[in-house]
Amino acid sequence: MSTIYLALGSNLGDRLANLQAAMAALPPSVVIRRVSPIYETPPWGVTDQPAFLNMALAGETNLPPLALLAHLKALETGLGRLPSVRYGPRRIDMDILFYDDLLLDDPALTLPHPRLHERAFVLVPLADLAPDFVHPRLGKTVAELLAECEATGIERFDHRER
Ligand code: PH2
Ligand code: MG
Ligand code: MG
Repeated sequence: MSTIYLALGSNLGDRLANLQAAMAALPPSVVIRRVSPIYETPPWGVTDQPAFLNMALAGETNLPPLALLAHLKALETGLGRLPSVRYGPRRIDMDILFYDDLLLDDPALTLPHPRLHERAFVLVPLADLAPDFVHPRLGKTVAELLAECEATGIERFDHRER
């Protein structure tokens, strides 16, 4: 089994239900071990779009990286994700952050996720799960990467707001 960290995000429709449906759809090929709190985060990249809900999870899988990617893409489509612009709005997004200590440079998949260290909406929930995990390319812990990142506007999402 390999240990994986995933980032989940949603900013269209019932965002909380979308995250919950995504988590429910991951097993059995991905076993969820731990989940972060959910945060409401300002949109990054394309700023003129609704706020996201973001979270991270730790899991285990026997799927190799590209098969895991295909699994996640199929689940996103099954959950109603439609094609959008880069960094644009989406019902659900599931990205692979880390796959063990693997470094992968495949045209379809770069591991670790190539932009995770720039994204507080990824690092804040990831630091809840794995602050001491060392980024195998950058040689810094998740907590160190978060400290170097601008994280204003990210707030714990109160489930009662639903
Ligand atoms: N995902 C993006 C682009 N921008 N911004 C936030 N806050 N959260 C996201 O998950 C997100 C984003 C493309 O995947
Ligand atoms: Mg993404
Ligand atoms: Mg994605």
